[in-house]
Amino acid sequence: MDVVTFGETMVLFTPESTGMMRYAHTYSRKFGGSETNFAIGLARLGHSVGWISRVGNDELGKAMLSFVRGEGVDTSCVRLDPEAPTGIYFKEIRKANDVKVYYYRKGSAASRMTPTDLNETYISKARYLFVSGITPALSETCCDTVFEAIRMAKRNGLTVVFDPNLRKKLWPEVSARKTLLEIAAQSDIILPGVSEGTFLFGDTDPAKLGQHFLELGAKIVVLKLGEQGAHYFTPEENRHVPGFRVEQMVDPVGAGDGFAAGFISGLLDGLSLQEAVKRANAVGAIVTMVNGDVEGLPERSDLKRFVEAPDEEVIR
Ligand code: KDG
Repeated sequence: MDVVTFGETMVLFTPESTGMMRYAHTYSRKFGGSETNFAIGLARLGHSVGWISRVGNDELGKAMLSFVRGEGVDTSCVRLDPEAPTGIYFKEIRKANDVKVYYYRKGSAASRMTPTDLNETYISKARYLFVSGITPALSETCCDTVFEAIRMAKRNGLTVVFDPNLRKKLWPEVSARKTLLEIAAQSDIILPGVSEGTFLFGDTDPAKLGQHFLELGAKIVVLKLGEQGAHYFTPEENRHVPGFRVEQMVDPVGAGDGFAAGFISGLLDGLSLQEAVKRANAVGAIVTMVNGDVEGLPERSDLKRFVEAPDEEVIR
């Protein structure tokens, strides 16, 4: 297996209309969760990926599991929890590219994950472990699970990839800062956004932020700069890789996960860092053109078309 990840995926209700959520009456049911967005992104690009989690032993949990499995992600380590529901979240689309989220996930099945949900033999078969900063915010046991997964990954020679994915709605800022820095200090590859870097270090200058993350011990830091692309840093070099122009941005949620999938896909294919970041930029950009956290994730042919002619609409 190329990659293993774990975390919460939720049922996502996304409104058919724009404007304040209180006036939205009709919703589409979708699914979203940082780690499965990432995993599905990799699967669409042809990589093998496993997802560890808990979902409620309820109709929505079963629908979600079928969905993720149907997208080609290995779900053999996902447990059905009979005692807690599957988490839900709603989107509010004020206007295109202005999206708020409302969580109904407290006490969800996934928030009850503990280190016993991790299967070391399963994890040891992967090359990369991907963790996001959302999971430690879900509960104390989820936080312990993140650190245990990292210990298992290190014992078995996996590369640890960390996306801080700061979600201020989920935890107090002081705990978020402390825990995210602790995880970053144990990660080999870190994929932060500038605002996350600023939250963690108080600096706004991308060059300084890259340096701060490297000083924690990371081997590769890729700082996401939105439409401007990304800037990667290693102890030896650093370089800005321009982004892709998107004609019409529809829904930015999931772009960071697509970015991570594109980047790790590039590394798995043996691309140079510059080319891997270019692929990350492309996947992130493509995701924003489609409503939904995973619906826009490209297959290889979509990616190729977009990179060759980024101004054309690639997904119809
Ligand atoms: O990165 C996108 C995620 O934020 C979204 O899919 C939902 O996992 C989610 C979360 O916790 O916000």
